[in-house]
Amino acid sequence: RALAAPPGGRTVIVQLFQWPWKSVAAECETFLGRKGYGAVQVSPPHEHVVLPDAGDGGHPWWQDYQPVSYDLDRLRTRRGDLADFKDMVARCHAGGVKIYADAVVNHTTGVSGGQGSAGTRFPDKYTYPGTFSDADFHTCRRPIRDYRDRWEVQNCELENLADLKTESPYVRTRLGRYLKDLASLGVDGFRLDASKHMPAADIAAILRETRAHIDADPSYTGTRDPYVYQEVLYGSGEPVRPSEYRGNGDLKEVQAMNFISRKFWSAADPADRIHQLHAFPVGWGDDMEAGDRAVVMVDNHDSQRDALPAADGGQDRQILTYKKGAAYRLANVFLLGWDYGTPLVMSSFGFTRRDTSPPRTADGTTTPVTCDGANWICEHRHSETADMVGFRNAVGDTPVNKAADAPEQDWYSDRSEGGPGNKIAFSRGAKGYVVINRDETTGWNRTYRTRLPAGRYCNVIGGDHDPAARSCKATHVVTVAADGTFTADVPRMSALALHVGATV
Ligand code: LM2
Ligand code: CA
Repeated sequence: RALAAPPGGRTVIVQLFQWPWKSVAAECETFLGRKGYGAVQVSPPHEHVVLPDAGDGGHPWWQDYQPVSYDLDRLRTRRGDLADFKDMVARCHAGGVKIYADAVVNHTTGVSGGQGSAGTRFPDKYTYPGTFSDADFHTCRRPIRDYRDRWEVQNCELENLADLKTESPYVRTRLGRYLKDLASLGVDGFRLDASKHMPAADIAAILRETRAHIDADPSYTGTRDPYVYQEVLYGSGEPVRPSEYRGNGDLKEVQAMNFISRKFWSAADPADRIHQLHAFPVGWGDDMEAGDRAVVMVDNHDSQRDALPAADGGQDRQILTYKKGAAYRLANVFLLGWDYGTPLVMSSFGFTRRDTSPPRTADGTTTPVTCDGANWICEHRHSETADMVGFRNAVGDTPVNKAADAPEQDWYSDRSEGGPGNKIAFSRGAKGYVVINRDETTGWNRTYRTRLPAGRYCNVIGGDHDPAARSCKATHVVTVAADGTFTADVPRMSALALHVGATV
């Protein structure tokens, strides 16, 4: 592993998609630090193209995935400038929250010239004065058509975006300098966008250049070990495999994302019910990443758009999003309560079509976030997510017993009662206990058997648990007896979670 490092004791990342830097800073101070979030994945900090007329009403979110320059001294984006960015990093760090940057280094723009968000003018998509010129781009100057052709996937153009010649020494060192400059600002890690479209060896070389720039700078005070997670979308039968990239760092595990959504999607289909998740991910998928290198999510900014109907620019994909209400919230309880991977929680702006821009002013500047549940959804504040962050931090790496004959204290489902399999309960050893009732009609009223020490616990989901005051809503206090049992009625489409860090 070149530069990858695990994210530390606070294990949850939240993607504050398209949030202005000032809003991220405020969220770190008022919410994320207190709830125990480990890191924020921020939208790309580079000069991006500005497309007032593209998409659905102009300034689509995706203009930000088209870099024009990597010069951080003059950083200006629709989310703020260099001063805002520095201030954000400092304020998040003060609250114990790291910053991971979405780093777009496979390509530049897909437009025939224009102006970037920091004012850089470029005459065509292969010429960026001061940064890249024609010779720095691959010569297969057409979109990728055949994903079964490795060469094409890595040398032609993703969505028509000018493809950087990542095997060239100059391109590698320029991109390495960009990553080093981000780390100099205090950035703790990188989501490497479009990793599949760069050979693993090219990414390794860029990360080596990053390290060389770091080592050559005596005044450098940033991390020497930025956390790296790569976006290598698994495609069945495709030659470029996520496993090739393991040496560079961690991987977003998109097969896990698909499975979780599918199992939580409906209560009706016997082929897909949540009791099937017992051994997850053992025996699932095609060469899935091990938990210690997988970044897992319920949805992300791409898949949540793919879930839209075709008429709105989507693909009708079976991916749960905030639009699915309780089923989505329960899937997040599973994501955070289960013992697999590093969770990446999605936090969205409201959208109805694929191209909908984030809330903005007329000139395309993103407006400050208010968590109103409409313009900005703030899923990361839902109790099913926010309070499960503390659960995950408290249980650490204590596993779930995945044996087929696991005793009721470790794993239980309504299948044992002749039910359809929409209700599950599981232990994280003696550290935590989770009940998920995804049944749409009936509550789950029973005596649960856990491995928890006796005591008074807060059901942190909806319990308004305050660790400092050791307080909890009276209705959410649960008493675990000396034999590890407690009795509770978990209503339909809801969850319960107890952990040793939330006793009252
Ligand atoms: C990613 N991960 O690997 C991002 O998560 C994904 O959101 C990015 O695509 C993609 N890689 C490239 O960074 C988005 C968006 C595309 C959009 C691109 C570039 O999903 O639709 O492409 O950003 O802005 C757009 C147009 C497309 C056009 C292209 C170039 O939608 O029709 O291609 O710009 O002009 C003709
Ligand atoms: Ca490429």
